Amino acid sequence: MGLNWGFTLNILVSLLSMIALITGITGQDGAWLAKFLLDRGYEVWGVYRRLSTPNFWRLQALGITEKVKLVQADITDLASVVEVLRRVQPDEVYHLAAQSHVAASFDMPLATLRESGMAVAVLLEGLRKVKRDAKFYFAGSSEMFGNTSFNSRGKIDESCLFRPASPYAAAKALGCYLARVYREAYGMFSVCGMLFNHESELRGLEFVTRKVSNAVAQIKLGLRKELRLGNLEARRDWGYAPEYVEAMWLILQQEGPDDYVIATGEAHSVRELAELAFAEVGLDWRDYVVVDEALKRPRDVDVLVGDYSKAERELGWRPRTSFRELVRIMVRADLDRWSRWLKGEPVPFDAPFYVESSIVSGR
Ligand code: NAP
Ligand code: F7E
Repeated sequence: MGLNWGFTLNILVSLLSMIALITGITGQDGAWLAKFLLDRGYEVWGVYRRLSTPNFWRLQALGITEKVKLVQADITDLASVVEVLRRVQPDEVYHLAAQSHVAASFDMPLATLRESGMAVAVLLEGLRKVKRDAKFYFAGSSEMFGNTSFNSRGKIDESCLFRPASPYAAAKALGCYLARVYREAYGMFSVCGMLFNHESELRGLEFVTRKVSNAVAQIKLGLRKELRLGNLEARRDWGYAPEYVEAMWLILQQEGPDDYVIATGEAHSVRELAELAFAEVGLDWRDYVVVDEALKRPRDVDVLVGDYSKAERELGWRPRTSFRELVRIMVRADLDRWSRWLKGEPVPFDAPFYVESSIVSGR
């Protein structure tokens, strides 16, 4: 019987390719990371949860829906997570799924602690039992540092203390500690990425950058009249998400497990964000932005700015997109989507189905 070379080649390729499992593949980072890993020849599996309305618009926007393998699980449900790990047998696990909205964590503290904190133990225990040699990345956050004391360069690095200022931050700190515990207790390759804010055209609409870029596009096209915001003075270190998922991968390619701060090293205020975004379409932000006290959090972190020296030294990673470029990318993407949508073209995006914050309560 002759050898089927095509078939043999397929088997060889699948034997050689690394298998990655991404929880939160339907979110901003999950989608960008899936694309990044597919481009490097990975076999990419993604965990999604059952929703009453499917949420695959980001994978569709990146044109990768047919290239990833999707498996259903809830990260708080050990049985479903173990089942997925048994089936996928991943080499690398990127645990990105979480209740990721800081303001919402004040409304739903217990659910946030369960999904953003305790669920890390679900993943780690599952891995310890099913695939202990897999590398594990946990999506920690700059929020864990809260109003911490800065280093001598006036920034936050890996040595700064955690001082969480929200249920979300407390949950992420728990997850980060758990990642370290499993590394030290069981010798697992388990790491905590301390990523500062990163945004993109795939960002969720409830986060301030996308809330602004979407509103600017709608106002420019005459689809709305104002934009309501909360704390304009908060300063954040905003980078471009596709570059941050690259850092996640680099962290798992190191010889040993370690934790890294990933940031741009620059902080800008929400006020500056609004000013730049409106200027991008030739408008003055002061004519449209209304400060709404209801959108202010019970407690907010004044300024978060990261020192990425260790990542630059050890991973060779550095940010490439400036704040101004980031704002431009996001505003142009929303302007383009709404313009196409008005012409009746099919566009994979979330905004037409969104309910404005003036209609729903919450921050
Ligand atoms: P995101 O867009 O909000 O995505 C969160 C993902 O988690 C979604 O895919 C969501 O699924 C999934 N998820 C939530 N609860 C789940 C559950 N119980 N079971 C299964 N899946 C669940 O967040 P992101 O911006 O991509 O961020 C990725 C991770 O990095 C998060 O852990 C976030 O907290 C952390 N982080 C983000 C930033 C940032 O600036 N973006 C900075 C630091 C850390 P649905 O689509 O079904 O809702
Ligand atoms: O708020 C202020 C708000 O919701 C940024 C998540 O990815 O990054 C993100 O959390 C700032 C805050 O992001 C509005 O008070 C003013 O000071 O865009 P945000 P976040 O809270 O920084 C961290 C690193 C994560 O880990 C999280 O997962 O903007 N702000 N007015 C507003 N924020 C929102 N959302 N809406 C407003 O109207």
